[in-house]
Amino acid sequence: SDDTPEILLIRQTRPDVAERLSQRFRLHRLEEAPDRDAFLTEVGPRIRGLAVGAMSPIDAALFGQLPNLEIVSSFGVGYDTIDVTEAARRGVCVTHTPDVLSDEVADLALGLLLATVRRIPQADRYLREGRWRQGSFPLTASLRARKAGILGLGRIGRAIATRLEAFGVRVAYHGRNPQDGPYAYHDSLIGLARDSDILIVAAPGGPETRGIVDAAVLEALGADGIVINIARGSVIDEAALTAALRAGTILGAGLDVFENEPHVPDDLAALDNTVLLPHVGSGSHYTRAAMGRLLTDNLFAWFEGRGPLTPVPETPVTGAR
Ligand code: 8YV
Repeated sequence: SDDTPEILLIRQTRPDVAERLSQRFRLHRLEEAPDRDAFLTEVGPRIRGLAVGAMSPIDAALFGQLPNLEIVSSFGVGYDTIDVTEAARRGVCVTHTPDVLSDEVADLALGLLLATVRRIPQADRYLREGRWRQGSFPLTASLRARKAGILGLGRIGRAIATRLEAFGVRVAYHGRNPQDGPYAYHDSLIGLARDSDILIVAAPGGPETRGIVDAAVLEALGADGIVINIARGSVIDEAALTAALRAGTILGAGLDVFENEPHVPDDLAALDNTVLLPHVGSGSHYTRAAMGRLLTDNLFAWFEGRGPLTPVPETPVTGAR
């Protein structure tokens, strides 16, 4: 019917998401428009909701082309590519997919930590290259007697902390505010790094955290130091990290995220003391399906007048107009 809300899909390619949304909404796909500006001029004013894939820039210019937009439902927990200040100014609600991916990303963080410390990918390569018959794989560093510092004790950071406890690793953390719970709080990142030999980055991206893991923090972590990043590449000064890995200022790094994805600097990939993953933290069938359901549930709830289910804190939540 004529009052069926029109939804624009931007880099949202999951068939189950489109299938569910198409039962209640009229869908458009930005990537299918031969001329993006012509399309937005014609259809933009009718669009009331966006369904976006994570890491898609949703900026002030795009908001300007969607004057009747009410809600942006984003796939993923991080929303640093969405201009939420502009969304709030325009009264547009932004939702994301927290919680449903925390355990998956925390599992991956522990896998990446073990892979980095015990050099699991390097050992696998050693075997496949037929080198075992020539001698045992060299002994590695250990997770035993290590102290972990978590940067950002949010939903994912806490899920990582409980896993580390089960592995017998002491946990401390740094973030904007101290929190209730058993872990020691450091009011500075450098203080946390000094007191740790594992630094796990689980803080949101965006301007507030850009490059805060810098040369001084890596130096404070020390020569046994291991850096794990499952959050956003922007939180670490990648050039400083590469230099520290090369110089032996720290021991190794396990990275699932990078400053300029999907581009990974050759000098980082050339290092033997890194384990590098193509941003797969939430990337299981199970968890991506749960994220897709939550993305669609937010749009259903909104257009049924029930308000958003999982809004970001920065934007208004008053419900469908
Ligand atoms: C993305 C992520 O959703 O949730 C996040 O913030 O970075 C991932 O889970 C993933 O890259 C899918 O696009």
